[in-house]
Amino acid sequence: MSKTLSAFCLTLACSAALSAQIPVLHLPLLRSAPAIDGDLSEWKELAFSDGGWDIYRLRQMPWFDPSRNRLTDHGDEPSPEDDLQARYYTAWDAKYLYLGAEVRDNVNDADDPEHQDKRWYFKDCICWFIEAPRDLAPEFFGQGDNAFCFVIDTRKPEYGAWWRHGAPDTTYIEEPLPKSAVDYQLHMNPWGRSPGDFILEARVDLQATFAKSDPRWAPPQVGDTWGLEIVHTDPDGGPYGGHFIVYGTGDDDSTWGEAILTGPTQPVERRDQ
Ligand SMILES: [Ca+2]
Ligand SMILES: [Ca+2]
Ligand SMILES: [Ca+2]
Ligand SMILES: [Ca+2]
Repeated sequence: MSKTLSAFCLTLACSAALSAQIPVLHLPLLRSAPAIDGDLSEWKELAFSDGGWDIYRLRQMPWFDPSRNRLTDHGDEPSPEDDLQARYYTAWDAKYLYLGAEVRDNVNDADDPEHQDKRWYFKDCICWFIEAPRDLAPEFFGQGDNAFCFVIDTRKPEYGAWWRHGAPDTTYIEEPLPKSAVDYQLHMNPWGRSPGDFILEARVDLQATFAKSDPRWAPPQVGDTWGLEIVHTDPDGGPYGGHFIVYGTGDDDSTWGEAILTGPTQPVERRDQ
């Protein structure tokens, strides 16, 4: 939240201002389960996506904070839009959450000089922060909060699919996503443009994850509301650096977008004239 808005929030109009900056997102149900093979073509037009993100679009958003949403400069960088741009895809069915991304990145960096398994944010990584069910209490990886994080490392190490989550009495539980609960594929350099480019396709088992973070969990239904934020880290050789945070301001789940589960959607229609 900006300093101006924080000060404003001492007034009665606070809640209206706060809700005005929370985006409302609609996550479609998929009728057919995608194959998790690094090719999004069978479902990308049926998923939630709001187009391309780069630093220029991000800095027009109410949740933008230049100290956190930023790119790094190591002295020989391309233009900011060629440093990082991405399209994110999110959808669901009764059993799984489906996650996808198409990313243009100048450098693939999955090495962390001070590696710890939980330090996905020191590597190229995309993480979906999801609270389910959503509530109005501001929590920091408490009950119902989950982060599903995919390190862009084709070696697919144990920590490559990471799960940060809460539970009724515990916050910030850090562990690999159980192998039985996740499937993901990376397709590097899919357009022959840059070895840093990639497509990520993933699915996460809902029952195996959300039910552990919140005993109130129930199988998803059209009309349910979750919280959603996407965090995309891009150090490009530095220890910690580039960082897109989309639909929220960080770990506080009350800032995350309001994601409403909807029925299936139709692809964009193009007409002859
Ligand atoms: Ca696929
Ligand atoms: Ca980059
Ligand atoms: Ca909450
Ligand atoms: Ca990178």
